Amino acid sequence: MPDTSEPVRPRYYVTTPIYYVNDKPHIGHAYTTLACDVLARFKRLDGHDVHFLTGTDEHGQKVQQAAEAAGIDPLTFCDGVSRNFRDLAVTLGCTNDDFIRTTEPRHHAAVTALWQRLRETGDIYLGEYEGWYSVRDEAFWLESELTDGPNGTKLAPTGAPVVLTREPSYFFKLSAWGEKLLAFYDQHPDFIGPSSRRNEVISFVKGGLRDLSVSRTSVSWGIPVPGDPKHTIYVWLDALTNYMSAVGYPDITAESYQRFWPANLHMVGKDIVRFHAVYWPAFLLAAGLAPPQRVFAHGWWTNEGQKISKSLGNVIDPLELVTTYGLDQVRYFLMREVPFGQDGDFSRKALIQRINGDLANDLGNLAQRSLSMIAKNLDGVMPTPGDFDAEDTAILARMDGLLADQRRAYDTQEFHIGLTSLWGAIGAVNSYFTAQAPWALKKTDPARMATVLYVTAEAIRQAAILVQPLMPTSAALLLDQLGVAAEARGFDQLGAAGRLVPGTALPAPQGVFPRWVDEAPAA
Ligand code: ME8
Repeated sequence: MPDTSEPVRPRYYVTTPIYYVNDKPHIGHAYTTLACDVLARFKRLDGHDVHFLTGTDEHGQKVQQAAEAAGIDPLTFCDGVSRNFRDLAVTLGCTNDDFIRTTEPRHHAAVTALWQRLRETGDIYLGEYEGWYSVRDEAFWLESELTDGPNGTKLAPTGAPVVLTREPSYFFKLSAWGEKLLAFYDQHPDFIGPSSRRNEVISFVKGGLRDLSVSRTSVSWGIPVPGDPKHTIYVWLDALTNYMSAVGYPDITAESYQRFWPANLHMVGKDIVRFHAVYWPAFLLAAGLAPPQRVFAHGWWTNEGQKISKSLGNVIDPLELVTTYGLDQVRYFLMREVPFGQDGDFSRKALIQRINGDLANDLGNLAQRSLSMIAKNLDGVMPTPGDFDAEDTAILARMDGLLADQRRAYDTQEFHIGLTSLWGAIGAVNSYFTAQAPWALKKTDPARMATVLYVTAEAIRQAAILVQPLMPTSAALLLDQLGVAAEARGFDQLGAAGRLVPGTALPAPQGVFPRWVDEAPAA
């Protein structure tokens, strides 16, 4: 019997951090979520079975205090702010498959089960804690890590104030996991990216690990310790578990758990690497569960050279950016401007330069000029090319070879490298178009003009397919204008497999990437 079953698609599970609901979403949250969306879209187009998760972190002292300050009960408070994050994902055009909230019963069940498992293995024990706690970071810090603040206060390395806290506490035996973690990093060289963060984590672990306090008696807003409800489970142990609760844990036989755990990638900001690359794999190894395959920590944005903070009043609202500059433009800029993994500075001038240079000039103008020539001189019908010469073949070969570079860049989260390679190819197509001068061939050699326009359109087709993860709406508009059917836009259609079909009637061309002139886009 022939095998008629569908081929098994490789799976890809990608997660954002779950965001604290004590604040409004800002550009930093938008950045992480967008990076995951770009990856999720890329992998879907590349034939993967994708699961993309985002959500909100709703427990802990920070949220409890924010709700008290707002004068409402914590859950009602969380409902409101969580909705802002859910709406943000929609406004950013994100294709998350799920949105988890740590106040949901499915999550409660998962955290309780993981706790019980760690009690059974002996990795959690009851003791007493005295240490410096920062509510803002929801973390204990070592005395040696603190600096002096104003009026005799102490500050954490993040600048957050700390208070000396003493209370009975359950501990996770992190001290027993140092060597095993180092062996794990050694066996999984790709577990932490970029390499600068990997080195940082390894030297932190080599410096020696102390047992971690994983319960609080002074915090009530959270998940109670099973069998000892005076204690609330530490918000980070609670929060990290979201990645598993969303795919069905504690039911490890669940289809979604079997299919998606361990996650392929936890995308995080550099501020929370330690939690994801030290504590989380230690909890999972202790519980006999598989750690995620990779944690990638991107850098932080500053605003026109300044740290972004509410007190400085320079928080960048992603919704305002999208309304002013356009969604695809903002998505492109954020992924292109700064080498992913490094810190970057946001400036409107840089954003406008990208809009006018990379988008309006390099890609938009090329499409507009070549498609207008097909409309005006060839009755709006995709021409039949003649024999390809060396120049044509070189352009087609360059476009046909792009996917390998893109895959490498996306698998290492080096979006800027993927985009530099793609825009290098678009630059080569622009040079080809200028050198071939199809407008001059119109009189001297119309058949050759048709070939040049075909090759240019075919190059744009491939560029448009490849930019879909970043700029889905603009890419769709380009592909519509090229007469490419909706079902012929996957990466399996790149190269010779999906060449443009001569004789296809094209719709009237229209500009896709408007220029930005003097603080307003040109009509
Ligand atoms: O840490 N630049 O939530 P959070 C770039 N709930 N990214 C930024 C940024 C900036 N200026 N500011 C924030 C938490 N981010 C925990 C996570 S996960 C189990 C629990 C992004 O609301 C970046 O991804 O403070 C950072 O890691 C995250 O927002 C922190 O979000």
